[in-house]
Amino acid sequence: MYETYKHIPFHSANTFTEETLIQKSQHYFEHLNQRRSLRFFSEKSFPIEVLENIILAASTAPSGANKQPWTFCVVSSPELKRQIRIAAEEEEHISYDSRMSDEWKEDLRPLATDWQKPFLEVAPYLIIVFKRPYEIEVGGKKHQNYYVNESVGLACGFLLTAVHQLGLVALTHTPSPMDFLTKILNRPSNERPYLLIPVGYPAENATVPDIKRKSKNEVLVWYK
Ligand code: IYR
Repeated sequence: MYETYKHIPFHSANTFTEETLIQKSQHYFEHLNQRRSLRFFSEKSFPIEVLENIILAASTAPSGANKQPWTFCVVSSPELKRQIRIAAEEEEHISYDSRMSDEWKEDLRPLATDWQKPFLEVAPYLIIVFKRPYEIEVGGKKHQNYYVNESVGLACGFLLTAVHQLGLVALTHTPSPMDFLTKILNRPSNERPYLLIPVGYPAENATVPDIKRKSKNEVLVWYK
């Protein structure tokens, strides 16, 4: 038999006038527009409760059939961070030397990234996000999850806005290939590494590239 969820009243948070809505949306955009991907972190740490709340916030993201197909691993151990840095740099060194196309390297040139990833040891916490393409039922049968990439991408977006809201900084790092994370963190066979996100405070002398965001006309098409 198919059971359906009981429905409960939904309480909207929105009691704003139209004028306030316009003002608040403008302020929200301006706030999010301050977010930047940081590669220069301070060693300064912050309480683990903060990180737990950031991950709970990320885990409120919508997901296919509400399967919440994600696991967030948090690394603060200096020994594990070192192992992750060494393995990531090994892969990245090969990628920059021979796996990435000339066009790709040309596109990255203005960002001046290279295979060296010191931030993996400096940032107080590394969040390694795993996607779960399927669950393993008792007895070993595989049970599919749905829209896994979309769901986990949304959760990572929520995570990044939570980090920014707190005045902390993060980087969406994609060492490639990422299977070394499965091994180092001893993850089960139904998890695949999705994104590595160092989180912390910016270094005192941190800089960011002077990039521009696309304008409204470039990203928005109206059909009125
Ligand atoms: N994963 C590499 C390369 C890299 C790729 C893209 I696309 C970027 O926006 C930035 C870097 C690295 O982390 O250096």
